[in-house]
Amino acid sequence: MSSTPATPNDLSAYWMPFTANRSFKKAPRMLGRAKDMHYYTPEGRKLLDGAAGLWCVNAGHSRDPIVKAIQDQAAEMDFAPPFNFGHPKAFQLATRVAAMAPGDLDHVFFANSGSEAVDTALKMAIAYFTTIGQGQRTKFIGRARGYHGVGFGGISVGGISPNRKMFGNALAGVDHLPATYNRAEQAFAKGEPEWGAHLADELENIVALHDASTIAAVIVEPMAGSTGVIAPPKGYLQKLRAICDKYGILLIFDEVITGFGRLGYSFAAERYNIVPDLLTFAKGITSGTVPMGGVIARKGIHDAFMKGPEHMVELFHGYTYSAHPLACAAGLATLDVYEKEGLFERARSIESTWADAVHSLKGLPNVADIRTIGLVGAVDLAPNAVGPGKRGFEAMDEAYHRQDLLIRIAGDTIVLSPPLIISDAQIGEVVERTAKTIKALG
Ligand code: PXG
Repeated sequence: MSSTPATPNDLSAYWMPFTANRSFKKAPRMLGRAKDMHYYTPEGRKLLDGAAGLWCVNAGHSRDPIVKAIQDQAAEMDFAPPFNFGHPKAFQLATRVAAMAPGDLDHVFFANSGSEAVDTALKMAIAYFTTIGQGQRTKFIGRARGYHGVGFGGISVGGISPNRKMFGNALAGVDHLPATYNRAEQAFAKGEPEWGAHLADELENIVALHDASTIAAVIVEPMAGSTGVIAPPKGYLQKLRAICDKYGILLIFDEVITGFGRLGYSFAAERYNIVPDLLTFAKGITSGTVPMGGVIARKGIHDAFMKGPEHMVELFHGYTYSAHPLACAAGLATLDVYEKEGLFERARSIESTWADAVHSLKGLPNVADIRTIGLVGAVDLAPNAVGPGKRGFEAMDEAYHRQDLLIRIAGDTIVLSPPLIISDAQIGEVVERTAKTIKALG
């Protein structure tokens, strides 16, 4: 530790997550405040938020009722131990989230992030099988190009090599389904592509290889978000559900991105009329205001644990900040905003306007593919001569510094996922500024 105190604008101490630290610190992209559809730089420049922060600010930024709920909760009760004690808002929020989930997804376990939610779901799956006398079911099946956060469980079932290769073998006993994206068959798709349902049959081959009796669960994002927006081919998820049912394998939907309106419904499970056995959520539950994640479990899974002496803990798992009062207050206020303003319905009703607007970028220089689904859009740019990732990085930088637009990038893919409060005019602005960004790159 240096004895020199850091000056207020010394950028060196903060080791930034998933960021090119050295280039950021040479030309920082700072955000100072936010309201509704916009961020403001510390100097006051106004940026349109094309990314809902990081897929989470679905209700728009710093919304008054949510801010007030958090302020009031901080004053009323800052913290309550979640083990052996409860507070009313935790039960209220669990009840509301369970009511939003389809079928008998009835019980909610709280964590603080998507990564924790995923690890919770994986542990629940294994513990469930132990509980019902099938303790040999320990393997997980993820999918190539899947993202399930950064815990050891999540990176193991995830399918992103840079997230995996530096961290050893992580969990043993994991296999992967193939990714469902195929540009030749699906280019410029709006919504769920026609081609690709057959890729779910690969699960049959994996089952044949390992034997169903060793497999605990299949985990997929209904729509793969982080790796560049891959909508499920028509019929694909239904096939996965059927194969899992056939072999008694649990199906986990990771809805950290797709939950809370992003695809026009409370959960993608509803859009596809599928009841997964476990469903993970985070991000939109509090519209990004206070960290929170969680798992919704089907009744049969939860109930399997509710046996043995009643004074005994049933599941040896949980976090100090599970169901944190500030997060619960924020969650309840956020769900109120979603409901009062009909934001999920809004996302559904503007899906085709959004799709047409984003697809209008076809034909711009280096645009190799465009995909849209719900209130999500992805524009693949061809890599430039420097190699993969450079053009995408330049797009994000250009958008921030010169086009007053915040976007996400996944390699050379521009990813758009605005807050659900976006107006029709702002859809036009997002697309126009994205077009200017793409043209500026040359
Ligand atoms: N599952 C899914 C499907 C996610 O998208 C996580 C788990 C992990 O959540 P936490 O809260 O632990 O980060 C995520 C997170 C991107 C991007 O660039 C997406 C996420 C995180 C960081 C970047 O698209 N999603």
